[in-house]
Amino acid sequence: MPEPAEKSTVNSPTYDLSKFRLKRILSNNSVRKSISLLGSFPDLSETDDAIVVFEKNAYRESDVATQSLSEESPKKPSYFTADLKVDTEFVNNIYGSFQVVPSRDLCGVKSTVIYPATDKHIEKYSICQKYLIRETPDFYERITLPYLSSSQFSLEWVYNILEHKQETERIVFEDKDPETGFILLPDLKWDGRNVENLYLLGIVHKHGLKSLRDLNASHLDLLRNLRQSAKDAIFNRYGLNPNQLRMYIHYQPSFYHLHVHINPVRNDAPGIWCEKSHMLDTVINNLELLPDYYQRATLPFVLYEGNKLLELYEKEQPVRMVPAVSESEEPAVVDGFSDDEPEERQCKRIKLATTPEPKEVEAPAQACA
Ligand code: M7G
Repeated sequence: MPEPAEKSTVNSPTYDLSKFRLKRILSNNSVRKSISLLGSFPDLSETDDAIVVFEKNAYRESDVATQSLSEESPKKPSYFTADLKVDTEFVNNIYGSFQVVPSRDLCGVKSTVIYPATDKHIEKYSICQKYLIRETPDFYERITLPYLSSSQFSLEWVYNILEHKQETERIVFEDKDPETGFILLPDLKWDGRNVENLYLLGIVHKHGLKSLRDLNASHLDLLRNLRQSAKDAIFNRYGLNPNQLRMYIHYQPSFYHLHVHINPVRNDAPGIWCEKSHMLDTVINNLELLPDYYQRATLPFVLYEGNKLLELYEKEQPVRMVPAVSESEEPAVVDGFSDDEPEERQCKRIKLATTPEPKEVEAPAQACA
């Protein structure tokens, strides 16, 4: 039976964030309003790397509430109080442009720190080229699985959650059944403030399920239980309509202990791209139709530059360098310029290839994460 969460204390970090020293910017995403930084805490170690990610918080509707004229002071923090500092940039006719600084409560920036960070973390948070791999069951057995067994992120944080050593006070719901149970709690990426961009994780209690590839029909009870119980718990806690939730599993995940990502469909959460996300409903349905679907399917996934697994796949088939197509073998449709004459097509290709890279501020950079 599901049980309520226990209380625990929050650990304080070993580092002082204000003493962070920047080495370089790993990525700067102007759309997500987030920046990932590589640096160190020289007062602790000159050699250990640290990653700091800053992300501006989304607006809460309550933050823009205005008080009625009869009220003396607002009960909750709001932009529209006497604390608001307003610098006028320009006023032109009916149009005004300002820089405003709201009260301290509303200026928070969500910060994530990874310390000490490994090369794999640095790779994950850096801007890089990405490639799609079509992983057959044979490739999985011969290439991906042996690689995963020798190199993957530590699952210490997952076990700390499952064993109630960390983040216990953040647990939203727990079903302790060792076969079909799970813990539901806020993802590291969620600031926990704004239900609009709610982001929870459902982490299964059962060990040994690394990813989609390990799922078969014997896990249907677990997946169905997670789907229903998480929806109920989210409705009870946050009042969100279960039919407005997106529940999905990443392939490849970063952490190889089965977990489900949950966020509202109206919010474009990071990592919802089709090349990485498999809807829980589809996963359940595939297993209902074919008990060993995930042992038989070819699963596409993304690999990024710098990842050693990319090198291993490159040995099997060209990934980065696509073999040149000779004139006579040239396909009828190339780069969407099928109606063009060959010279015109070549011209357009050259033009595209020589188009200068947009400036950083204009180009929403994507971190590998
Ligand atoms: P994933 O699909 O394995 O990889 O998801 P992704 O990072 O490429 O999406 C793992 C999820 O766990 C991510 O959404 C992370 O933000 C989240 N996460 C990672 N860590 C280290 C923690 C943590 O310590 N606590 C919590 N609550 N979530 C974490």
